[in-house]
Amino acid sequence: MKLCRFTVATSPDVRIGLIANDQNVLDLTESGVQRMQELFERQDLAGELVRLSRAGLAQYPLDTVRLRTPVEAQEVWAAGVTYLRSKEARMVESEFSATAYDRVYDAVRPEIFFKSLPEKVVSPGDPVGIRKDARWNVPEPELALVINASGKLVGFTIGNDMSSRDIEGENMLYLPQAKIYTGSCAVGPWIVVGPTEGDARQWSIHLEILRNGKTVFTGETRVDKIKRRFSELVDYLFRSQNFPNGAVLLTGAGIVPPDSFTLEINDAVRIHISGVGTLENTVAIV
Ligand code: DO4
Ligand code: MG
Repeated sequence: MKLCRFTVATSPDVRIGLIANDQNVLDLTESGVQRMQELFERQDLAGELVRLSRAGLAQYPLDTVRLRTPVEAQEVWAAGVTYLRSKEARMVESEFSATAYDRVYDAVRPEIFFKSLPEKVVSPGDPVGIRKDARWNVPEPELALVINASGKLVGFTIGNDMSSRDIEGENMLYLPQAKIYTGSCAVGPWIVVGPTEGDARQWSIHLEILRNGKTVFTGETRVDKIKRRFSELVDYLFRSQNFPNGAVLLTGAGIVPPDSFTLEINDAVRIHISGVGTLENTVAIV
């Protein structure tokens, strides 16, 4: 089951949708659902979605609506150095901070950092940013966990943790500047409800970057290469912290383009996760 936020051509109002057969969007707003969070807090979310899917609601063909990010009011956080590839790449990029990355990969406590306010999250099809004061910019294609206010994992989506590797590599105290700026976080295209962690660990993640319509980078990894259990990451995120609107947690990047690669204006970044779908954005300078 896929839940989305969308607009139609005749109105700027964002509506909540349930995607049926990958073709039509059932308009849940019509049945009184104002926020996805109302659904995420329910005990029997899957049962409620089945009930709504049979309620005879108005529907729109998926290719006629504009999908907005499914991040509604949640803060977006991100886990780091959860894949061996991420640890190795960061140790190379930064002599200064190499030991920190090495240590955190094996430490009991994971690296978890704040990534974005909900209102700053970039929607599918809208531009992600590269900083004008950075030389070396990459997308980070990550599986994102959708967690309700009680800390329960309720769904999955796709996140792009855009990063400036030269700023991050210069000094790890610059991490917030390397990772949090206008357009640095895209999430979408929808939230998949139903699969378990075990199901998600079978999925693959694919990144393609296109320049002038031609592929300039592709890479692939698997979710089961994430070193830590999702429950462990969620447990640390929710320690000594409340999330009344729930949270979205990016689970780390396992695909890193070669060190010679940097994003350019107008590149297209296409992230595909086999159990979720595709998140695509173009690149703008901010
Ligand atoms: O500490 C640097 C950030 C790590 C990260 O974002 C990742 O591994 O995905
Ligand atoms: Mg990341």
